[in-house]
Amino acid sequence: MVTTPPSQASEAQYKVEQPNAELEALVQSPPSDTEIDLEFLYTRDIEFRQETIYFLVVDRFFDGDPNNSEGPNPELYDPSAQDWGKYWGGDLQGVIEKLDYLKSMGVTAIWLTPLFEQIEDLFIESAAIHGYWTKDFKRLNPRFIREGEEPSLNKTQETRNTTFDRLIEEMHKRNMKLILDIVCNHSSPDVSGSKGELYDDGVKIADFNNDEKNWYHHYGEVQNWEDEWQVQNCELCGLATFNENNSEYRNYIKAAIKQWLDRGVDALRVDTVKHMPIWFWQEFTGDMYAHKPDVFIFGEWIYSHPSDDRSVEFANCSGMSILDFGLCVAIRAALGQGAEGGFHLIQEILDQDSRYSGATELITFIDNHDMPRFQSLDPDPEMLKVAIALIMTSRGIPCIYYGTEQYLHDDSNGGNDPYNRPMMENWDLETEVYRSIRRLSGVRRLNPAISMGSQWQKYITPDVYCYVRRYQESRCFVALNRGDATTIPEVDTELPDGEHTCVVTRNKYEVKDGKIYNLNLETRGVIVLSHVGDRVKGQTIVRAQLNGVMTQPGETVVVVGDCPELGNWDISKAYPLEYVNSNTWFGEIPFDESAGKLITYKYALWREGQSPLRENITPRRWVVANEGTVKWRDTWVTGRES
Ligand SMILES: [Ca+2]
Ligand SMILES: [Ca+2]
Repeated sequence: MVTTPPSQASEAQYKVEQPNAELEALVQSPPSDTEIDLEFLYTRDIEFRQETIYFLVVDRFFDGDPNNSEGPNPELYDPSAQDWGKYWGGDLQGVIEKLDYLKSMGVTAIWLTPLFEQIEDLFIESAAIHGYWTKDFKRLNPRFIREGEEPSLNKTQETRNTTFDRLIEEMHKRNMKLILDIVCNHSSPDVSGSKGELYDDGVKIADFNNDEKNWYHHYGEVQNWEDEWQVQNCELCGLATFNENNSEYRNYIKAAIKQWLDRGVDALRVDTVKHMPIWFWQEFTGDMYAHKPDVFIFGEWIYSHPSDDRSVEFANCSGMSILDFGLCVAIRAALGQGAEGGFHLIQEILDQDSRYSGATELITFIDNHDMPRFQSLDPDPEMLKVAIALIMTSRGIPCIYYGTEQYLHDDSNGGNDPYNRPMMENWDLETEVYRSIRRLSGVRRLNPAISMGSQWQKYITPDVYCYVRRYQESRCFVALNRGDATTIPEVDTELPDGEHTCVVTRNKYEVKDGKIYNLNLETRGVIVLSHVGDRVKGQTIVRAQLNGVMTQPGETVVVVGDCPELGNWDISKAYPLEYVNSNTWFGEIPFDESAGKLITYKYALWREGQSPLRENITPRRWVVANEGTVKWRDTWVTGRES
């Protein structure tokens, strides 16, 4: 949470009361960075949980511009697309041309592999087609833009006429968000005797083999993966590893990423986060949010797991969310590999959600560029549909790996890297998975229970899984079947009584006393029933999340404060939050009368038959935005009984 110190609060309060014209003038000629940041901080919508992410490897998606495909070193390009280590020609023009294809599938955010200029050489028979061997973090990869186009972000800052700028413009026109993939841990490996040669907009700034300014660590390869010091300081696959203790390096990487944010990037996916100390990430995310308060950031802590203390600490303390490898592995075992425990494996992961401060913001997925595609485990398209329905309707933000909707997979060598990165071949708008993602993406945006609510298991066997998502009056009931056709005698749905239509199949189901009796589930069947209650309306909506409060049945967390929306300190009129899990309460609080004003508040427990328990602190202070949506992120301060 961002606590507003009194001095800043009054300044911000003053500012948000300015007429719009004056505000615009402030934005156009900001007196200082701090003032413009405060403006955005209090007025921008920073919700990311309604998104459906599509992750694509730029080189392997679509070649929209054959002229750029040979690139600076034509030897790295294979026009026949046979050599898996070479470039096959995909580029940003290709992404632009396929935006409508993605939009009509319901994709709302696109994660692209890194767009930075890469080393133009082979390392272990592979070119940097993935984008993780960077030469210059301030330049575009010339293979992805027009031939001869200026790759420097600096030099095109005013004109904003690169292919990258057109991509951003076309995406924003379609209300799609761009997620930039970034790397802070390393630059490039040893090729042709050079290693880690790094450039600052074309000017050489560091060199691993001539490291006078200590930009790199020189401790050799990681030997012991259990040794945290080694994992953070030693090298990974021979990649030159940055010395984050050097503030010149930190200034370089932060300045570079800020340039990309300034061009319109909406979110960041951060590579190899476990290989740098958490203090670095806290400084990094703090600076990024100060520069662009509505940016959403998530990191790749490889094989993160809710029972792994270090990855949980990272998720809770780094300032960014993470990719949910724990759930991914469970889904692959249960649905891709036929593990005996089946859906119980998935429930075991969800049962540990309270380990996270923000489980509903974890990024969920079933495969990615570093593991065999889901269909290399189980080619049955119906099983794929079940897995996709699971991540589209469970807690977290789903991320679909490119080509999944076209059943794209190459099973050579078990589908392992590099065979998990084939070229997209088909663009069929009518595959079952494509249509299913479109419908489920729509319901994700409509139904807040799916994006923000709690998740309750209602029926589970290894083969069948029924659950309910719940937020205020909204509900979503999901039934999944990995086995043969079956009938469940009765299952609680929490839906209003009457007829409900499945979002995916359009089949109809009768709910009585909140239950469905004799529910027939087809082989690999998917049922999704959505009921959207009244949405919270207000000039300003605060999405308040409280962590760290242990509640008993019959206890409710409320927000009480000095304004009418929060009961004017009358706890019987305080605003109630919703239970998400045993570590998280959440609610959208509407503000009208107090929009634009400085308010004070604290949390309390409303307890049946007992006096309320209030936090033992002086109230928090916050300037409520004039309009829009903002987030509060708070941690419960233990109460005092009297
Ligand atoms: Ca091309
Ligand atoms: Ca490192």
